[in-house]
Amino acid sequence: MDFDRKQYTDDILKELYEGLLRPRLIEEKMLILLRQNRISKWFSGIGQEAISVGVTLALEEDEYILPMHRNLGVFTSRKMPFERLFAQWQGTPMGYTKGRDRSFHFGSNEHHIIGMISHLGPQNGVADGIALACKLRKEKKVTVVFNGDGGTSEGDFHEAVNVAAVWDLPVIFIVENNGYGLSTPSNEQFRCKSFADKGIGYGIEGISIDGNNILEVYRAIKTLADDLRENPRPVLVECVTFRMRGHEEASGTKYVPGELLDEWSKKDPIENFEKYLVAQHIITQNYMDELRKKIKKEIDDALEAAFDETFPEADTALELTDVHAPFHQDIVTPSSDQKSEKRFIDAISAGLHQSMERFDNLILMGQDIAEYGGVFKITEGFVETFGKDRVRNTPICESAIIGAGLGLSIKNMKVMVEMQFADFVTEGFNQIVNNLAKTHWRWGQCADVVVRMPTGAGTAAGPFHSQSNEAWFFHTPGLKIVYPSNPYDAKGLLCAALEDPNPYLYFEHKVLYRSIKGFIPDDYYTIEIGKAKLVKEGNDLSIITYGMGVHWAVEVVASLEHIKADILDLRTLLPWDKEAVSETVKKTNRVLILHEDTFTGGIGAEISAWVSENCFSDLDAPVMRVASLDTAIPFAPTLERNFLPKSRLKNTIEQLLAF
Ligand SMILES: Cc1ncc(C[n+]2csc(CCOP(=O)(O)OP(=O)(O)O)c2C)c(N)n1
Repeated sequence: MDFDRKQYTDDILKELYEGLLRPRLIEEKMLILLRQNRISKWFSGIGQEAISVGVTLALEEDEYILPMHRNLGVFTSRKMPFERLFAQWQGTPMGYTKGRDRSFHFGSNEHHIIGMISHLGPQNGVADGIALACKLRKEKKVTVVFNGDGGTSEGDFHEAVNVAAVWDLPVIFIVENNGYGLSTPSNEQFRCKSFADKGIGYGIEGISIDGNNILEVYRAIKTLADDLRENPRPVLVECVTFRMRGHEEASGTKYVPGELLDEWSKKDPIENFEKYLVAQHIITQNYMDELRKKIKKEIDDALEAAFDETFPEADTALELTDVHAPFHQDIVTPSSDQKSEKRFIDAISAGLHQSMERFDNLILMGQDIAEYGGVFKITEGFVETFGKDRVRNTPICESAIIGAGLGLSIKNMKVMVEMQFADFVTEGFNQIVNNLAKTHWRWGQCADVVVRMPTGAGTAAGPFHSQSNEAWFFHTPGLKIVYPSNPYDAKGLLCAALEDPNPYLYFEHKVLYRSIKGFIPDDYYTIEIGKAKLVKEGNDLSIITYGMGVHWAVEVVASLEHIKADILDLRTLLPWDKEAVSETVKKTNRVLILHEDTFTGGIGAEISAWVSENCFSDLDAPVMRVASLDTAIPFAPTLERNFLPKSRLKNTIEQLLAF
């Protein structure tokens, strides 16, 4: 292996050497502990240390790195205290996740490290968001995100590289090409000769370097980072290396040809660098022995401290509280009585506009939302007022963009992402349910993102432009969901959601956009999250509903002579207003839950179960539900009408009253 020290001082070379030794010695210890059954699982990065260490030491300390499962050297090079790292792996309190997540699955803003989630690729979008925040604030920082060669097959990788390319984001996408993805060899994973070649496909530079040569890695990243800080753009860096051990220790290396392991063991990054440093008289055998002794003692001391701890005492209240970032909502009332008539769509637009004025760190992202104003024209004229930096047209990359929302939150920005249609949220599903929803509970980072969801049927738009998919998210702890039914709520709930640092899904029914109007305050105001509203009052039954259901209920009840119903508009679906539900049940003793979403496993199922459990003695009849048919949404208007629940509402009301 050829080492070229260029201008680097002896001190830098020694720092790099010590940097390499730390993860190696920790790993050697871990392999012993694993055999002794004292730790549970281990993903080895032995033989790949030059990449983590070279990259980290080449960067400035406050530049963000998003490492993977073989990048222990990133954590040690950022001087993360060993005892906290070991406690993290053990699931004990001194770790970074209160025992809630394992291994390298955590972030630490103090160290500017954002750990992966198990899904590998999603962190690329998060890196884009961090880099975007740096660029918008003119901070001149690069962001580095790690990928295994296998993980690059994921759509998330392609989306994030593409977004970074289009937006000239200063992100270094590292691909550690180590020959295998679990047991799958490279030739069954991808066809490219070198990942550097992929750069041209995205219109960016790609380079390939020897990932086992610490000086080559260090120099390449240092040179690139210096350049990218001044001339922001993404670069793909392939680091050629080899995975010397199994995917994780238990799975072994049986499927790896012995010759390959022999060949690569001769290229060990540490042994080779040691030989070079000794030959250059920069270090001696004695220096090496002393350094190893010193690091081993640090490891042993830290292990003792970590093993002294026991698993955290379970505290249910704390587990539940930490699901959300702390936030106290101060309700804002309009500062004047001035009102004007607004359609539902104008109310959303006004709320968004005023929130942009109120929060200069709020960024809007979505397809066609800038000059075009969005397909529904909610952001029409915004780009002229707020500029292209804050009103961002995005490529068709839902996952990378929602991931970027988390990255922006990490840098204390606020984000609104517009789904062109709620249906397309499937492409960003993982980022919402696994990244946005879980990050605060896992390691205390908020995800200050509102995803706007133009939803609902009634426009003969067929199965993929009409879905009600709120129930997909209703089941996920960590999210909040609002679903207004009128212009007043639309504005107040959107402003409230944007104030709250927690992740929201904001559903807006497309049929309501231009079909309803109301006089609403011109000033900024918010509505209490989690508070339902009684829209109509009556003693015969309670109809609990939201969104379009509110309008159907009002219309159908008005058509039924002598029947008077409480119509409760939930407004917030997560957390939903149990107190208001319980109050109306007590009053009428008969409950019907109505929603546009399909029947099975809908939100009605949850409310019905809760009412049965908690209000049983107040009920004079079984809780009934009216919902859409359990099919996809048909295109033809006759079929769509039949699919939707409105036509079945009257009958069910009569059935319930007759019980
Ligand atoms: C979305 C997803 N699919 C599958 C897995 C299971 N898995 C974990 S690591 C891995 C292999 C990753 O290979 P590569 O990206 O090359 O990284 P390496 O382990 O070689 O460093 C697989 C298949 C996963 N974690 N996430």
